[in-house]
Parts: sequence; C-alpha cells; structure tokens
Amino acid sequence: MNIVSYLTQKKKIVDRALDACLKKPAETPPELSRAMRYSALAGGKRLRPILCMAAAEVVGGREKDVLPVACALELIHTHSLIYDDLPCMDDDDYRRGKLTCHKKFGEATAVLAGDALLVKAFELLSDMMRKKEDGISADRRLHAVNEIASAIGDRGLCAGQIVDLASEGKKISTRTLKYIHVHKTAALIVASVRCGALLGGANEKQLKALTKYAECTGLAFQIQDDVLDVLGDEKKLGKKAGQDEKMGKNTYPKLFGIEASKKKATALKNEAVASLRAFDKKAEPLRGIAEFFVRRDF
Ligand code: GRG
Repeated sequence: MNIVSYLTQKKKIVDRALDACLKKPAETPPELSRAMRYSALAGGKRLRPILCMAAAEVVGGREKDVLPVACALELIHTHSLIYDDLPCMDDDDYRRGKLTCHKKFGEATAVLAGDALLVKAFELLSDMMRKKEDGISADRRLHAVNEIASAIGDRGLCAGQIVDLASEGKKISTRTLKYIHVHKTAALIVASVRCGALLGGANEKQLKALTKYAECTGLAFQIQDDVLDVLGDEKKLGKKAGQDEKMGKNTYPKLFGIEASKKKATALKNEAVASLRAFDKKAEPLRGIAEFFVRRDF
C-alpha cells in the first residue's frame, strides 16, 4: 500500500473534524480561540488520531465512531507541544513551520490555550461517553478515557517530561533514557492504538498484540525523532534542528551514535510488524505506519 497517500487522506479527515470542533463558541474570548486554532490547526502529521482510527478498523470497528476520540488525542498532543516549547521547558521558537504559540501570542495566552485544548479533549471524551447509537459498550468507552488519562499524567507524559528536563546536561543510564522516551512519547502512541482497539471491539489477544505493536513503534518514533534532530532538514521538520545537542539532551544518537540508533529503530519496527502477524490485510495501514515512523524525514 502507498502509506503516504493513506496518511494524506486520513490527515484530511482529521483536519476537517478538528476544524469543526474548534469553531469558536460565541462566549470564547477571540484571542484564546485564535491561539488554540493556531496551534491545533498548524499542520501536524496527525499520526496519533490516524493510529487510533487504523487500530479500530483492524479489529472491525468504524473510523467514524472513533473520530471524536482521535481528535481528543490530537488536542492533547498539541497541548503537550505548546507546553514543551515554552521557555521553562525546551524553549523553542518554531513548531510545525510556524512561530511557537508563546512566540506568537505570549506565554500567558500559550499556557491558557494549551490548557483549553487539554480540557476540550476531555469534553470530547465525555460527549463520547453519552453516545449510544454506535453500539460500543459504556465499559469500553470508560476504559478508553481511563487509558488516555493514565497515559498523560504522573505515570505518562508528565513523568517522562520531568525526567527529561532533570536529565539535561547529565550523564544518564540507558534505562533512564528508555524511561524518558517511553513516557514522554510512546505513552500517547500506545494510548492512541489501545483506545482505537478497545472502541473497535478488540478481544484480549488482539489488544495484547496491538499494545506490543504500539510500544515498539512508539519507541522507534522517538528514536527517529532524535536522529532527525541531528540529520534532519529544518525546512522539512518545521522546527530548528540541533536543539537536543544545544540543550544537553540525552538522546539515542548521543548515547549510542547515529548508526546504532537507526539499527535500534529498525529492530523495533520489525518487532512491531511481527506482532501483527495474526491480522490479515486490514493491518496493512498499521504495518505501513510502522515503516513510515522509521523512514520519515519530517
Ligand atoms: C499532556 C497533561 C499533559 C502534559 C504534557 C509537555 C509535556 C507534558 C510533555 C512533552 C511531550 C512531548 C512534546 C514529547 C515529544 C513527542 C514528539 C516526538 C513530538 C513530535 O510529534 P510529531 O512528529 O509532531 O507527530 P506533529 O507536529 O507532526 O504532530
């Protein structure tokens, strides 16, 4: 399958849905709405929502039924990017080819826009809890919401981020590096796949296989991100390269070198693809996404 055209087509679906859910309600202050829309509609790859939809479809679910959850995942991801770029965190001026939210709107507005996007995500998720017509059980819906909440807080993104920040300029073990990557990046990727699978109707065995797939691709994604920070083209990346080195970040290339990092990412990709062996050709998008994660140049 042509994974690039698949991703392009799915991105359009997600972009349209995000645009609709971020239409400014009359009572929202215009500056807040502008900042939320600026960052959320700034042209990300939409990989987390696409993974969620692909995971639902591989177990027989329908894309349209998980689209609100897919959007919620992207809003959470955007929140994390806005925060990650703040001066108190990674202090970046560019993201997705544009000025970062705080550079464009100021720090206070960026923090509030990030918060409002995070809360909007849970608004979408709680709206989803009330739906009945798609036949998904209340138990599965609740499970999905819980997966997301546990993936982003003190055992997920926040945990990975705080250890990442505390490790800047220090020598850390391979174990700590893996902890950072697994929590700061892979956790949301795993939650995206697991939510799609749960809502799509996965049985225990399918959920286990898809979780393994997501853990491997999630880590491979961050390793490739580290590699791109060294080798990538700033225009394609839409942000400054070489930032990890500048900030004294601990990365796979820093600890093991570029070639070993690429090999590790490829080995993880192979493991991810192998975990899909029980699925038929409906799993082609997931296989393609795993390949894309380690071959991408943006
Ligand atoms: C979500 C409650 C909550 C807190 C966030 C700031 C923070 C805590 C965590 C930082 C997480 C972070 C930004 C990790 C990096 C992940 C990563 C590699 C992002 C780039 O993802 P892409 O390439 O970006 O999918 P696009 O722009 O395409 O969406």
